Amino acid sequence: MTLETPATPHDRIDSAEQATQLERTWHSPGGLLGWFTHVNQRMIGKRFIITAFIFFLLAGILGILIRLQLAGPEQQFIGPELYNQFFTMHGTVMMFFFAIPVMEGFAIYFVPLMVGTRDMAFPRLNAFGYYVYLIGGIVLFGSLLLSMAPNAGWFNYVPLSSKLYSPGYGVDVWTTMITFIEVSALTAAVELIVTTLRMRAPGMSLNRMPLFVWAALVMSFMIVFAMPAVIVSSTLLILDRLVDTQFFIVEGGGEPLLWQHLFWYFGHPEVYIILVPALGMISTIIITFTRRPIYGYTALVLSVVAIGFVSFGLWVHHMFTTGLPQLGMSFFTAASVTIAIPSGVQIFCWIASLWGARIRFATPMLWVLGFFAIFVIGGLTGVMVASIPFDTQVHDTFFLVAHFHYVLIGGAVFPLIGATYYWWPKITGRMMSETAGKWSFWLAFIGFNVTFFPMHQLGLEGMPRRIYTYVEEMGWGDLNLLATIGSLVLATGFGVTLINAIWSVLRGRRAEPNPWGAPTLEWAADSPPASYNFRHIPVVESRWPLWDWEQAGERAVVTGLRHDRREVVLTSVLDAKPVGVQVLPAPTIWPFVSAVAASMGFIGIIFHPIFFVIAFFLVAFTLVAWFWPRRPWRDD
Ligand code: HEM
Ligand SMILES: [Cu+2]
Repeated sequence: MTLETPATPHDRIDSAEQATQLERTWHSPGGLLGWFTHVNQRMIGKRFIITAFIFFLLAGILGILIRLQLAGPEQQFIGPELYNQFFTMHGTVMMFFFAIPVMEGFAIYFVPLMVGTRDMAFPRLNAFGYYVYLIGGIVLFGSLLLSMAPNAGWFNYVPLSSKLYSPGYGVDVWTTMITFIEVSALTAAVELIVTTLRMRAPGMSLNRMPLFVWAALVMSFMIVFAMPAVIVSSTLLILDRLVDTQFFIVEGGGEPLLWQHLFWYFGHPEVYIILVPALGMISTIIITFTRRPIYGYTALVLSVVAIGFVSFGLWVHHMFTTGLPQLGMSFFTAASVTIAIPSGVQIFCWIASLWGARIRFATPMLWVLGFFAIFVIGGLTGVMVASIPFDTQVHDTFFLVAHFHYVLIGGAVFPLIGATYYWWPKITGRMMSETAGKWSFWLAFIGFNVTFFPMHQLGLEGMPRRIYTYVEEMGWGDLNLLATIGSLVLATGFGVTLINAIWSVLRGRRAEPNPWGAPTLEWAADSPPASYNFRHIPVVESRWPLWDWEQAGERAVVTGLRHDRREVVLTSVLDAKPVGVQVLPAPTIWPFVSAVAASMGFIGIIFHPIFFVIAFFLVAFTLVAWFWPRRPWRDD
């Protein structure tokens, strides 16, 4: 393997022949059975993204049904029991099955492209993670159709969720499926960390890494530290429920607050796990649509890292009304306010980048500007509820519902839709309609504020969250009706994007490799990228390789990789000096079989613990097949 600067890499004499051979090596098998064997990072990433958006749609429909039920006083459209299932499923699916997986999906798709490599570090593990996620989601949503859906809220507090107060299967489904799919979050995180640290194109030292890659790296580390907490808590709970351990049962010497500590030790970082990649998306979009290097690259990187760290020290602000000692709680107020500092650094760097720039107001940029407006409001109410006296007043009211939708939808969903418009041409090879994109944005922006702003007032007037109805005398009817109308406008806004996407796939204008004139490596690949991503692994000399190449008219590449095996370049962690070549494994069915076997254990345990033991042996068997050494890896 050598680094070279051929005049025009695409015109090298051997390249046509090379391309066919590369294509054959990296090709994913066709057919239905072939579909289950795919391990390619872009296939897996795309599946994560599509599946997550389907869950967004389903959970969104639940959100609309909730709003319809609350539109007027004393409505009987959804009864109390179903209402509990609906808000629990809405929250659970949005947080666990939409927000995190969709961010992972974008990272799995774009990190390898942005760092200039051909796949991820452990392609089979990647596929395994996807099937775990898919099966977990289907089982959880299936439980709603079988009327055994969880109904104890998305954070599933004990003692409500204990066997005594929640008999039936609902909570069992919640605990087992949450434990199960967090495995998938962990596999994605490990993949992303190793790929980012060891597989970057030569020359892409850490301080040249695109900001989205930084954000995905921080997200992955946060997943590694946060997810085990929820896996532990839900495992302890399932043990309490199935084999009568007493971890959370007071009569048996257990401690209910332990649940809240474990859950929020995961739960607070979770919202930042969703936010951090969104911050990376915003920086990426701002760079491209101002067409100049971002202001404060280092400050942006350090503040994302700081957000990652600090977010682990805030969890008790979810527990201000549980009667913990005052001094301890004051610490958590201070920490909660502190996180506004790195968040502010991000905002100010972006404002400085936009200042005086010739901004192109394309659709992705609009969603980013919408983010600014909404996220700042959500951040301010966040600082308000970090104050204990204020929080004690609004705890468990609609003020909170307003606050966290401002943060989650403003902070994550708006940038996410912007990023979807931005990267769409790369993923599909087609452009989306700009006109429809702008309609979608304005409908969603107005609809969002009409839905959620009145909830602040409702909360201050004392309307609790999680009530299926209210009496007329409370005077909450008008604002609730307004919020419901808003939610329909919001849904229409998202609907326009959905139609835009479908239309684009069928009829959209074809996209060139770099339609927005962006500077990062993913735009050096074809649209959509070839199965091997890059014909030649690029060599990078700055943070903006495509802008450099535009000026210089040439680019350096790696040569000497074999074309008959799945080879990728390994580089050193800090400076990305090439250190070797790694051969990646071929497509196989075993990750799928293994995920199915594992899921049998997690579903079966709800009915009898013995199924877990049986599944354990089945999984062990599939792993042997998965890792069985095959010929091509043994030659030379
Ligand atoms: C389509 C737009 C949405 C609408 C109309 C909507 C509506 C609502 C409403 C009315 C509630 C309160 C139910 C109650 O307390 O009685 C709620 C709860 C919640 N929502 Fe949304 N929401 C939407 C999108 C989202 C998104 C995108 C997320 C996360 C990424 C999200 C996460 C949550 C969570 C975590 C809860 C709390 C559930 C619980 O109390 O256990 N929502 N939503
Ligand atoms: Cu929090």
